[in-house]
Amino acid sequence: MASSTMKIRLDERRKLFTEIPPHPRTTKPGQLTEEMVKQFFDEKSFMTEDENSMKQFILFLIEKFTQLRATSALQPEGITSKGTRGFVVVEDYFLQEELDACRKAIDKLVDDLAQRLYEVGKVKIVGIIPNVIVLQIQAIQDLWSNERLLNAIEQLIGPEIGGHPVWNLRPKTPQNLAAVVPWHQDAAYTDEESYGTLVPTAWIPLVDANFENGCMQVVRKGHTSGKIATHECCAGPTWYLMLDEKEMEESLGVNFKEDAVLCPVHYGGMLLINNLIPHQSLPNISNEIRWSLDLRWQNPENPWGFYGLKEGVLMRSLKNPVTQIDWHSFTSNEKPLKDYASKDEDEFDTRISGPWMKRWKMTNKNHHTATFREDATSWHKN
Ligand SMILES: O=C(O)CCC(=O)C(=O)O
Repeated sequence: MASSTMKIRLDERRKLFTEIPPHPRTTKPGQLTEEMVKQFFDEKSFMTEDENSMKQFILFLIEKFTQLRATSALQPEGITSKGTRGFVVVEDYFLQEELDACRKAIDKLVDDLAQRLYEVGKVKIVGIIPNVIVLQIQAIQDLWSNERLLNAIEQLIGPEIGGHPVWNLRPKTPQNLAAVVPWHQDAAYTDEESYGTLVPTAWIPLVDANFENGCMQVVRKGHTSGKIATHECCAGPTWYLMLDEKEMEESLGVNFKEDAVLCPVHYGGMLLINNLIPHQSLPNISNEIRWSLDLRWQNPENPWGFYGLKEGVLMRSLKNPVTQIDWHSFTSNEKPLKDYASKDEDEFDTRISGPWMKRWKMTNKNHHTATFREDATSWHKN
């Protein structure tokens, strides 16, 4: 790609990820406050001098008089001296019944799955519950396409909204290395066509998420350069990409110690991030499973960026109003990664491989990468 094209695209990308789009014309339930929208894009002017010095003072007190376990790289969002930038924690967002319905349905799903594993004599820890099963849950469909939530997403990407093909229900089991997600930018998992598309993620914990059970940590302003840093594949015993802290600092212009922010979120709240902001989730050192959903949306007129494997699902459109979401078509192609794995069709095989493994240097091989089929070429390499 010619460098001039790259330069223009990078400028455009910076704008896309840091400039607030036009406000929706009407006020709607569930919309974020102006401050929150500012935080999602850029922090400029969202904190007054007074607020800033008050936060500095609180931080000073905490550092001096408590045995706060967190290091500077683990400061909870909300007590940091520099505020947030490029992400926002929205507490008390969901109505109790909206998330309770998901929890109840997931309980049943886990019981059913355990029963089936028992019947076939297999017990394996599942890091991510297969989407094809999860999407049959009405409460999850309802949550993803929730009117109030879409009103908030509309403030970030405009009135054309599609559910993104990459999304997960994660049971993060305690003391399990395979459930620790290392630093990455979500855009590193998608193809280069997606780099010019803002894809907000709502990370929604189904329990209180905190330092102990492995909440998220985000590197503020990591999106402002518009760049995707060089990732490597794959972390420890996982199929996850990883981003080295030094590389993150050099490529994205962040100061890791100052900018990494811990983001505890209570049940009922959510963390909103974009697809360029580096983030990770911490190990779960508690005794409970930390359940969460990560749901994504984008403007459906843009490429979905999933290597041509799967498209998203239209949820809202000003141009062609959606009367009924076509979940059926969306779920009917729910095994998009199977061509990338040389393994038997075993529904309980939890090994995962995909095109992102070819995209970045493979510096660590494991049981997931062993299944990766180099010759799977149904996607375009950039
Ligand atoms: O939930 C987690 O542990 C990690 C989530 C994450 O990295 C993501 O949604 O991109």
